[in-house]
Amino acid sequence: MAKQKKVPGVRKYGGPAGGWGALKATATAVREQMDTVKAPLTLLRTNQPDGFDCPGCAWPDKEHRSTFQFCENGAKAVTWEATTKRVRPDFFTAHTVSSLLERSDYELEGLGRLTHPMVYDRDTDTFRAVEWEEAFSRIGALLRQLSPEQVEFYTSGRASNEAAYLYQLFAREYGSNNFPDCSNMCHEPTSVGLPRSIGIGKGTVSLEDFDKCEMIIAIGHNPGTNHPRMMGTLHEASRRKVPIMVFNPLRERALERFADPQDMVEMATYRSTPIASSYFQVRAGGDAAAIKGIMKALLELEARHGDILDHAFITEHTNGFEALAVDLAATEWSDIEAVSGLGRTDLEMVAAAYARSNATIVSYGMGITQHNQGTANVRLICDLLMLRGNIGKPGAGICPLRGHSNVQGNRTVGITEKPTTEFLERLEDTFGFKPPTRQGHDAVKAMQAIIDGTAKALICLGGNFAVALPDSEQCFPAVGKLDLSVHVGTKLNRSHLLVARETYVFPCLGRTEKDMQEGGPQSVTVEDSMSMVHASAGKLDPASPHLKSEPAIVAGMAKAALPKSRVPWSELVADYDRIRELIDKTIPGFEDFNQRIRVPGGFRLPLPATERVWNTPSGKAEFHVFEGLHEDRHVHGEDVLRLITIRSHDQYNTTIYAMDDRYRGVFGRRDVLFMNEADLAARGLEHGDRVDLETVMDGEALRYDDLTAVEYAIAPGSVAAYYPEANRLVPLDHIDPDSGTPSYKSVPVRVLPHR
Ligand SMILES: Nc1nc2c(c(=O)[nH]1)N[C@H]1C(S)=C(S)[C@@H](COP(=O)(O)OP(=O)(O)OC[C@H]3O[C@@H](n4cnc5c(=O)[nH]c(N)nc54)[C@H](O)[C@@H]3O)O[C@H]1N2
Ligand SMILES: Nc1nc2c(c(=O)[nH]1)N[C@H]1C(S)=C(S)[C@@H](COP(=O)(O)OP(=O)(O)OC[C@H]3O[C@@H](n4cnc5c(=O)[nH]c(N)nc54)[C@H](O)[C@@H]3O)O[C@H]1N2
Ligand SMILES: [Mo]
Repeated sequence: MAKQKKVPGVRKYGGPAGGWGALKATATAVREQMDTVKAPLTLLRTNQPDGFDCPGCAWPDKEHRSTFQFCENGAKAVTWEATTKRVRPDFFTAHTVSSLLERSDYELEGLGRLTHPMVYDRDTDTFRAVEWEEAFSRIGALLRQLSPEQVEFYTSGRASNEAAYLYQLFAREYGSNNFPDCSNMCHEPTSVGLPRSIGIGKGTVSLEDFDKCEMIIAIGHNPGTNHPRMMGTLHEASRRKVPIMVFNPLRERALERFADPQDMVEMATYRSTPIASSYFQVRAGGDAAAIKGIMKALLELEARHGDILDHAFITEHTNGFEALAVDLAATEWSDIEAVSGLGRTDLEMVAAAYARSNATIVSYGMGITQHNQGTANVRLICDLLMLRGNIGKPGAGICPLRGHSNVQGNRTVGITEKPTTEFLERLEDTFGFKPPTRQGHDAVKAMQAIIDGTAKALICLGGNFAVALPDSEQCFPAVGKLDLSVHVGTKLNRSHLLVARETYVFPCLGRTEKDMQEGGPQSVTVEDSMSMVHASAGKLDPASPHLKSEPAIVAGMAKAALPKSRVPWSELVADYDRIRELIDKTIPGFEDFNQRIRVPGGFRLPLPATERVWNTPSGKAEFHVFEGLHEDRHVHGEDVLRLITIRSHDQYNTTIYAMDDRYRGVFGRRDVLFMNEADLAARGLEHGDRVDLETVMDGEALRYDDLTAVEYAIAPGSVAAYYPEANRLVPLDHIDPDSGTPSYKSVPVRVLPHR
């Protein structure tokens, strides 16, 4: 490669991920956000048996006892919430909403914790403080005027099980199944695909399985940034000489080399450990082709040598193998190579290693799910695992890396737009009201209803709904046409400012804070990525005396909206044990909830697939045939590239902690487009040139102008830009038809020189 020209804020990152750089970044996060005297104690209480659950990610801990102080991004999540910065009513009086909308997402959240319940005042274009009871009663009155289908109940996955359970109870007694949630933008293909294949919508592995596995295939996730505690697990596996095969269009530093800050020798000697034994830069959206290639090679090995497949497992436990074999035989290697961007010999090498391993785990994230064929991708991973009996065997299984720290728990306790009949019946038996049976809206459908004017009110239990969704240009003005929006949050964000006719912003307690109710201090529960449920109790004094807990806010709205409610809202809020008793009664797997949650480390929810019990209609695990290789009907023209939208190292979804992306070598800016050398050259572009992007799909004229092209080790044909800025390029209806999840990682785009 010729010597690159200098581009401001862009320089190569040479070292391993983790190491001293991670410690330094942790120290900076503490210094900028927290009271340095209280900080060490707060951080030490994260993920301890009597402390609070880290709001960072959903990766589990061994006995829930991590030496947390060295998880850089966990520390950022905690310090961001436990910040000493505040945004008070006098600030809102001094700044109009229009002027606040001019600020970046980074600046808005950076203002600090919300301290008072606020209501929007149209005459002055400002928010002003309001009394809780006054706000609740107004919201209740408005909700009583609307019909339940006109209201959307959004959940972001930080809410506790207790808050989420009350929330779904409120919406269902009110009469709605409209539960758009962050899961719809995230792991919905997992929730839809896994039940069809293996009878349950959750991962099957535990941490012990990682200790026993003989191979790991890691597809489409970036743990160095998003699941930092997984790095310890991968580091251990690598040192055990377990082959770790990575499929990712981008070279992600933490998947290449990692220095574990918990490893004293590594730290003292400035050494690091390679993570991936092989790194395959699959094209964006090329995973289905790659997985089919590995399976095809496996069947070819079977034909030559026999004894490669787990025939006993396939015969006893599965359906559909023959159809899969026929489809794989009919799939041409040349097509597999073209679509995946990987060579046949590479995929044969993976198949050979997979054939040698007695226990394999496949882990995956948004690189698999956020595609217009996300559900098919998930099911192909099951196919691959099932061919060698890798489900329900020690050291083996499927490992979806969940997003928000309790997104899986929210689902378990009833946040879903398509509830089962059994669940609704249990609600009716327990509470005596008739819950609605009609399927509700997911996230995209909710926004479509807001755009077409059929939805009139939006209630958000956390999150940044409009910013997280695609097509900002269409979504932002649409929420402004609502009659009512209510946001429960910890910090100010853009969705709060896209005001409706009436808008309320309610500040709530965060996970790090003490939750004192009539019955004394309360703890809540969460479920991690591996189906472990455990308690979480905040320790810090609340950011303001006016904050309420999420359960209290939900109950406040419910009481006001449902004067004849059958649910004893106030009693439930006084003592969360009573909420857990109701969960115990209505949700399978939570028997003796209150007793079991008091055992340190909590308990694991039932996972029948791990015992080879398949809750599918046929009673067997189902192979899935994904015909073809790519759902590409929207893409036209040879110059079309596939855009991936990704997270930087210094962000948590729409929350931008700082402007750097250390491991990718970007500092102080986010307006960059990562491009392959060949794709730059083909357009007559150079590293550092300014470019415009346009989406290339029928009827869409979405644009994002003036990004700086950065030459990067990314698969040819794929480009990457940061989320949420690039959401303006994602068409709202560009979704996986099975799950409704937006194709955030496969947007057909054209890159043009900046006009
Ligand atoms: N610090 C921090 N932690 C987080 C979050 C955060 O924003 N910050 N977000 C949380 C949430 S809600 C979630 S869902 C998770 C997200 O965690 P991840 O799943 O890691 O999410 P992303 O960073 O969006 O992208 C994952 C990776 O997929 C790769 N990729 C993109 N397209 C493809 C493809 O077509 N094929 C393959 N094989 N790979 C592809 C990208 O290069 C990237 O490395 O993390 C959670 N944890
Ligand atoms: N282009 C593109 N778009 C994406 C993605 C992508 O990869 N690319 N990823 C998608 C994914 S995986 C997800 S999960 C969604 C995320 O979508 P959301 O979950 O809606 O977004 P967040 O940015 O996590 O929400 C941040 C806000 O949550 C509030 N908050 C923080 N902590 C708490 C709390 O304890 N309680 C309450 N009530 N509020 C709190 C704060 O006010 C903060 O401003 O975005 C999706 N959008
Ligand atoms: Mo997510």
